[in-house]
Amino acid sequence: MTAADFVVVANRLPVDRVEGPDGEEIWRTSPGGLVAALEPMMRNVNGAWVGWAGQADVELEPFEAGGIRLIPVALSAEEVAEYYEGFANDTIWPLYHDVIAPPQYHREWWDAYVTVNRRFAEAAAATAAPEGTVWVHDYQLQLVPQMVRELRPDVTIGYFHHIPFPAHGLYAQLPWRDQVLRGLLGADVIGFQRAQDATYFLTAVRRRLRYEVKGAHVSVPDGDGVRTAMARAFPISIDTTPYLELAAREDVRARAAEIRASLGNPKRILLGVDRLDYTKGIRHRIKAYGELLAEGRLKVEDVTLVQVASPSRERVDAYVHLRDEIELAVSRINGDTDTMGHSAIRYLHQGFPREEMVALYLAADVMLVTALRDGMNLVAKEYVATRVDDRGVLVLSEFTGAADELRQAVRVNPHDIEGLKDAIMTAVEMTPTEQGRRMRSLRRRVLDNDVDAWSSSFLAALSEVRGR
Ligand code: GDG
Repeated sequence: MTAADFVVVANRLPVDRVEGPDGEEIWRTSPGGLVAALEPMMRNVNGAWVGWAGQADVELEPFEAGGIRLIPVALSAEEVAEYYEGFANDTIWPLYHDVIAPPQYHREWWDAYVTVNRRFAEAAAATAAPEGTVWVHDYQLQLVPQMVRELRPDVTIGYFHHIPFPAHGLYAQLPWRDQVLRGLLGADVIGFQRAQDATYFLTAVRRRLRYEVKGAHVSVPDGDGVRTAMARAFPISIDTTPYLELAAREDVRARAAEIRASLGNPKRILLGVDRLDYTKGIRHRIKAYGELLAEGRLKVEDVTLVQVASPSRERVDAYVHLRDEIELAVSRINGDTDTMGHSAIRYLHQGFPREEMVALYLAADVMLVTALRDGMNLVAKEYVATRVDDRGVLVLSEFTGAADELRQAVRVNPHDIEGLKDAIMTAVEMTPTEQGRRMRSLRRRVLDNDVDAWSSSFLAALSEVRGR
């Protein structure tokens, strides 16, 4: 097998196993933002992607899909339970999202995390060409940078963290806090979504490891010497092209009109699109909306909230409970307020094709992003990119990475239910002129800072640090 000059390492390979036209199983490239961001570069530079194919207990040889060379890492069912559902999604995820749900600390989960991270690192080290580049992604693989460095000191290593990094007072809970910091510091560049995340990380490095930190640079002991690692923000974005194309398509626009009509052409459609996750503030949003209806500030004949909650992590307990809570709240509000012809909330626990998502964005007068904590929140950027008509209002939580950039959104603290209710009313009542003024500014920001700009700036920083 030929070595690759550019190796992406992520928990998942960018493919799904689906049924082909003749009933046979085939691999289909999954439409995630990360693939879109990296695909052109991977093709040009002799790239490879190391990751898990999504099925437990399946050993696969390297293969190609959609023009990308894929290197599968196998996981046993027990490893999926302990490394992925356990340590990644029930320890790190809640801890790094400010303990919105209680993190579970189990030593056997940590052991599985170390074992699986080593397997990913070994696959990356075996794939990278001499002096090549390895770009590691996200919280499932925080130990991989240092493990790759030990195996392959010749390669340049980048790491990008897609979720928040917590303040030191919270981070300090992690029983393996020093090991994780050392794992991340194996990278030459450690990228975060917000400046705040990078600051928290650097504080943890100074306080826990006592390494010297100057601005964004950390002096990391390396053998007998010292090397420099850099940690700073590289806010991720979306590939705007498909959103602009879909938003301009006649059939998609007709579908948006059809959605409005099928909801009874209410005066205002409000929309939420989230993975069904406790970080997304879906309960807070529904509570605020329910109170506005109960108080008569909104009337069920005039408004509908469409809530897409795509299924997520259904084997983790916290997610099972969350789903029950949300579905109870939705059915109570609908039961109390619906008429024969109008429903307060149209709740969809389903995933949809991207065409349908864009039609929904175009149909929605108000987009509600009320996350309690969110690394970035790409839904906010997708909504803005799609509004080629300069209409619509984005209500955006201060606790998302997107809030640093999208200053012309209606900003909210989702914990403040009265404030959230007022923000929803501001959005519902906003004049078309004011909508246009804000949306033009939001769109400029997203269109000028798309995902290409993100990956280029990360890779430029990587060559700069390596060249020092
Ligand atoms: C993590 C961080 C950070 C959702 N439902 C459907 C669907 N989606 C798509 C959205 C969007 C993506 O999934 C979700 O991205 P978000 O950024 O909103 O949130 P996370 O999944 O939590 O992502 C986050 C991100 O990583 C990137 O770094 O921004 O903070 O938590 O693209 O459109 N897409 C389709 N059907 C659905 O039903 N097609």
